Amino acid sequence: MHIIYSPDHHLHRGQYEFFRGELVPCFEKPERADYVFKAVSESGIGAITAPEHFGIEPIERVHAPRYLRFLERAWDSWAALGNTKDAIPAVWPIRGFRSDVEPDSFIAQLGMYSFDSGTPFTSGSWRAARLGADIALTAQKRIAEGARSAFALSRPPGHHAGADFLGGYCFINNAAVAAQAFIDQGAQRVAILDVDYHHGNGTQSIFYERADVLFQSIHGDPKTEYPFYLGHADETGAGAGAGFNRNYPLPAGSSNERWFEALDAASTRIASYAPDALVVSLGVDTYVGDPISKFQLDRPEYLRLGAHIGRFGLPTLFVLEGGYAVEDIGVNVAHVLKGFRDVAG
Ligand code: OKP
Ligand code: ZN
Repeated sequence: MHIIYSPDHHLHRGQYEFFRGELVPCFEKPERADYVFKAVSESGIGAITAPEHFGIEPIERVHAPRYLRFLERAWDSWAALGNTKDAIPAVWPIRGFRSDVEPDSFIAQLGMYSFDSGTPFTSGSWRAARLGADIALTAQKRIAEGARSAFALSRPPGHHAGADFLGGYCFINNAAVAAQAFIDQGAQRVAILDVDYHHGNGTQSIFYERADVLFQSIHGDPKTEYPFYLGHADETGAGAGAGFNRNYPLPAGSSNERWFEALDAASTRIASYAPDALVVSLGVDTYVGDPISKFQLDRPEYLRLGAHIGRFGLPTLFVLEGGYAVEDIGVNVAHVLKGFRDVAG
């Protein structure tokens, strides 16, 4: 398996996020990817190489150019106001406000392009997010060249980022960028399987009206779990995309068995869709020890998950998303990849 990685994910290091009324150290921290790097290095699952650079065009295939320009300039705009700490939005144009007039105020722009206050933007966030997309695109290229599988080992994660918004620790939707690259290179159908604890609202919204990308997500029920406002079972796609979106919301506290039942249902749909490639949004915050999530998956379940994905028999691109039990993330991710490799070779 090709593993793509750069230590420059350290460029994105948020200091604090709001949690239950106070500022706490960010859960999404550089040590996460460091532990994954360590575990996959030690596991011998595959060679680890640096990303190539692809420019902005493949990212503009899924993100609005004006949103990307905003991100590119965001730190400088924020710093020009005399700020040195992380930029965190505090005002949003919800129902009844206008979002067709771009404000001049950076604070107002930040609110327009975000949906939560938990995603600090730092001096290195843009460069790290760009690098994450390059990592996903490099992994995608390896598969396009004939590799059976690849792992994009990057942070920050991406699946909450939509065409023109950030949130949920995400800025650029790496899985969506990679899926779109497969399509742009001639794939007829790409399936995305999102196994992160949180609904992949950004990925869903990007492909909601399209039949060439099937999106499926298994996640904590949005009635009680973040991101709250999307991810229900009745969201099945719209227009040409009707029938090509499936959500499997499960109650907080769900067991291994319940989770794997949802995976079986998603697997049946993947088989009937017969995609040319599979992109896995690989979050391991389903782990019983995760500090911000509430499923009960145990260590051995990650081997089982990897083997299950391996049995699809598809070219498979794994993209790292969440997982916050820092010291356990590496082992759990390595278990998924090892379980996959033991089946798929
Ligand atoms: C990102 B990914 C704490 C509340 C939750 C957002 C969680 C984002 C998860 N302030 N904050 O899907 O793992
Ligand atoms: Zn998550």
